[in-house]
Amino acid sequence: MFNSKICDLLGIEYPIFQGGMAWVADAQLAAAVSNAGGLGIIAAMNMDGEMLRSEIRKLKTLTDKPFGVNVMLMSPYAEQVSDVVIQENVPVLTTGAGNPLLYMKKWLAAGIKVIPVVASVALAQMVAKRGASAVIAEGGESGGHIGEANTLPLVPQVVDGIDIPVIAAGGIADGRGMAAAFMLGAEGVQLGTRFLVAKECNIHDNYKQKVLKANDTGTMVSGRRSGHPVRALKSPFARAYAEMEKNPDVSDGQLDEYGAGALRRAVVDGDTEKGSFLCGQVAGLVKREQTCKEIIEEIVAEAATVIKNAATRLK
Ligand code: TUI
Repeated sequence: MFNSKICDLLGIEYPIFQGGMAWVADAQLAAAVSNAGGLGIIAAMNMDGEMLRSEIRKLKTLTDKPFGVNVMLMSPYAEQVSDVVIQENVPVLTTGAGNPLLYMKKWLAAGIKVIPVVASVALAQMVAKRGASAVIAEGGESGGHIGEANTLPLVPQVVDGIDIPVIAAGGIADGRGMAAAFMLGAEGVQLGTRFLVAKECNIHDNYKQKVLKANDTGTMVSGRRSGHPVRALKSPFARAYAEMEKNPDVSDGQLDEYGAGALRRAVVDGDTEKGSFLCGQVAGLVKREQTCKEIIEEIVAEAATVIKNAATRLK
């Protein structure tokens, strides 16, 4: 249906990745996305090597389609995870929140396709030179940890800066966003927030309801003081954290302590007071819980219509 180098490269039907969302993206979600023709991705972020191994094995019982694992480079388990993905024959890796060069040699030697998330042209060029198969250019509209640039300017600059395929991420939740990404020169898209409310997504129902209720101004960024800005839904926790950040009497240690475990409290406990509900700016576009298959088929059909109709802009 779409001409995309990323589909040819990975053997997937649609150029749609599911973001490797920490605490969220488990075997069940990733398998559902892969079975629907996209690229499902398990987030290794909160898992040690053995937890990840069992999650990968579980995924393999649920799908025989290509899938990926996201290695969050700031994770205390990144080193062990970097070996488990080789031992378990993971076909595709994405990386986030850092520079993956430390591990790239051994991953490439194992025949793994490496697709780092980048937030700048400089990192895109560095990983392209070292053998990345593609990059995911992620703008600051995304949920979770973000860089400085936003998607609309970032994607075409990354496209111009490298000669491997670029996947656009951040601010994309529907077929219009996917079509726009193609117009910027992307070969595919990665979506997180839309998959948060997938039926196969195992997060607490309080989290899903907060995403479904959020509007266009429903998110905020905190964490700039620590150098790790994070976008999340406005909530008592997010507002309190932002206030503490502004207060010079609050130490970095106190901030860390206050933030520790907040994502788990949102995802697992549904704690609306003390949880951190990571979410992109597109929350206002996400209106209902659907299966991954419904989500992907709806986005693909809408993108195709938008692209076909785009020619009517020309007189
Ligand atoms: O990694 C993400 N999103 C995430 S990770 C996460 S867990 C976390 N929680 C609290 C604080 C920090 C992490 C939640 N959401 N997306 C990919 C991403 N990578 N976004 C931005 C970047 C990035 C930023 C700077 C990648 C590389 C980079 O520069 C590295 C370098 O050394 O040049």
